[in-house]
Amino acid sequence: MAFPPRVFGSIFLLLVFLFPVFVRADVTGTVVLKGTPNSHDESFYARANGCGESPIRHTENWKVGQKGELADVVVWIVDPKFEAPTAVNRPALPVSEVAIKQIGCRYVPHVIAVQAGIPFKIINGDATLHNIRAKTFVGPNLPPGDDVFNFGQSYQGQTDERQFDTPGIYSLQCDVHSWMQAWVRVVDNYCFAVSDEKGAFTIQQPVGIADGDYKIEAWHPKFAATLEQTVHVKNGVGVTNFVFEGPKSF
Ligand SMILES: [Cu+2]
Repeated sequence: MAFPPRVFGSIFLLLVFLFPVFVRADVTGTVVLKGTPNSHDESFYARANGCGESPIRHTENWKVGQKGELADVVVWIVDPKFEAPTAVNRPALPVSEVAIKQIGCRYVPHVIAVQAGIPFKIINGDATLHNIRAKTFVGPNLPPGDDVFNFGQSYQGQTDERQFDTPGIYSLQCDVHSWMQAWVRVVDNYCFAVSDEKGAFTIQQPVGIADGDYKIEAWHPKFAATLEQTVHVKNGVGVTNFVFEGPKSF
């Protein structure tokens, strides 16, 4: 049985309506560590109420997989150019909210990236008092920079929002629990990602990025130098991999 063309047209329009065209265009890659870094993580004893049952704490400087997969690396595109939003490249993915949580008297995640001027959440997941002191990071083996903010969170579930207006590197620390430290890399755009435990990163682009070659940078808190290379982006897709080499760390 043959359908008249008009019916075909209606079915086509219905399908387009039901299954809108989502363009999922990401810049992806992996980060690995080669060689042996200068420092290593340590475990130590620090009993504190409200910090979980175990009094054994760990520094969290390195998350390295068996093949050198390096987590906690912030990767971002420098000066991205965007096509004018169209029906096709209109935001297809919600921009994920950035949050940092205090759990068991550690910051989770240990490293975040945020856009300058955009608020992110700071959550107390513990039934104990923390304060969050944010300082600028001037460089390794140098005294910390100025305080940007410092406030207390006294109860479990307390949630506050803060923002950094200037791109750069900031550390968060708690004066109640001296081992608590986290890193915030502030970028002047939203084309950034943080590598996971497999060393993988995905820069999600809610709006289409224009074709071209872009400078892309990678930063790990234990390396003074930022890695810089070029990624070729075509139809919103690009792949690039980074290698951090020890012992040029601290
Ligand atoms: Cu604390």
